[in-house]
Amino acid sequence: MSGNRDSVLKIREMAIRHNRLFQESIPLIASENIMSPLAMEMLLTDFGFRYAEGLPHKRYYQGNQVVDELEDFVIELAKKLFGVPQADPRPISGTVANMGVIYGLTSPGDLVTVPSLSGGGHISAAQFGAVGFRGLSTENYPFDPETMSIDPDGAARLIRERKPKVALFGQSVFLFPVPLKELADAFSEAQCRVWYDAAHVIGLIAGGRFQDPLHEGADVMTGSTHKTLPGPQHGLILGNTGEENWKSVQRGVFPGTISNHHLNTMAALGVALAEHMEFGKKYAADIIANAQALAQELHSLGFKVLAESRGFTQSHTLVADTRAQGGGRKVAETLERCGIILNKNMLPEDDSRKSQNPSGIRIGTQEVTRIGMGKSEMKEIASLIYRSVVKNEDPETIRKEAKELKNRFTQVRYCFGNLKAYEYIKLLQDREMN
Ligand code: DSN
Repeated sequence: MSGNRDSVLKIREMAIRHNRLFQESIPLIASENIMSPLAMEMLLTDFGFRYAEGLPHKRYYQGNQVVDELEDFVIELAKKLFGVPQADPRPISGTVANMGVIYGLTSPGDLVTVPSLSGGGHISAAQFGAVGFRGLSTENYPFDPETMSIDPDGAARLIRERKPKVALFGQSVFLFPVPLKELADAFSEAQCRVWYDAAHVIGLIAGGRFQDPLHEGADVMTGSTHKTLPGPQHGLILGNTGEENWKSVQRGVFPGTISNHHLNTMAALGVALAEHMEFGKKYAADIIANAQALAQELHSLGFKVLAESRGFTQSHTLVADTRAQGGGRKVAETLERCGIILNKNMLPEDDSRKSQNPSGIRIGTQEVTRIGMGKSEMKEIASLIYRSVVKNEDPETIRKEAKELKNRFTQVRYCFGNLKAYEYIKLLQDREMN
């Protein structure tokens, strides 16, 4: 018995240690964020223990009165925030949202045109990911490393020639908008459905600071909801398409790819959507300004930040070629020892054999912006990175400075409520376990 009790204590201790790790580090992973206190509360509610298969008012379980009301409400919030007629907040993650669309809009053997992995594409659009699981064939758009975007002429040619069932856009290294308007004629000639995976940039889109895919020709847009939209780990599908397509997508979600959806994270998503309606415009603008400032600082310090000719980035993300500093893996691991957390990343010229030791790093500014950092802090972060990986200063010294910098920014911003970032750790620390 006591061994099991010790296991529980051990897990609590790991949670406290993990919280402290992030409390004391500079978080720069482009796909993460922290939630607002009011959204976080929803994770602890009874919503998290219930089933509600199907659509509101057409369920298979009793006890769903309030769940139906909640889901209707979250759907309306999503439709309003994105100015679109269709929303489905049931997917439990971004990849599950993608699987719902794949299941709804394609049949095995169909062709889907997709961004390449080396061009920043997501694994769910790869043969070894969700599209392969559906038995689809894929072809990649040509990618231009100079502009860090798909080549619009090459993509138009591909779509015209191969006439895919669905043309998918959107990446995990997403620096610039996709040329959807330029591709409109090709889409209409091929009569394909257009699907935009906005996981990384969905908060920027909602804040009016990136392109607006569903008003530029996309039929459906998917996303995870915990990156630039700072909500729970969850998924969302939005649509501006015919009733038939939309019904297929909804069937793709349930019963296609999920049984129950997660009601507590859906409630947290609702809070995040409402908060983004209030604060999202400013938040999105501040995220991008910080990304551009950090890119410029790193460039000034001699780092090879990609897409210089286009101003480095128009999103939350920047990418640097770190071969001169020993490569992406070495740089990311060194920075981790210094209290700066980001990820190694493949660059367009890397082949897949280099995925564990790629040439670059990826940086996102959405989380540091969320806690109130601005341009002068981007300068401080760039200097810490430079001193760590170019000057090879003692990691302990840098780690101490990174912690001091982080300690000056303790408030979660761009949300209602008033709680310090990481304060929820006290719930664990303060509770005695009998
Ligand atoms: N793998 C995530 C990212 O870091 O971009 C997206 O799912």
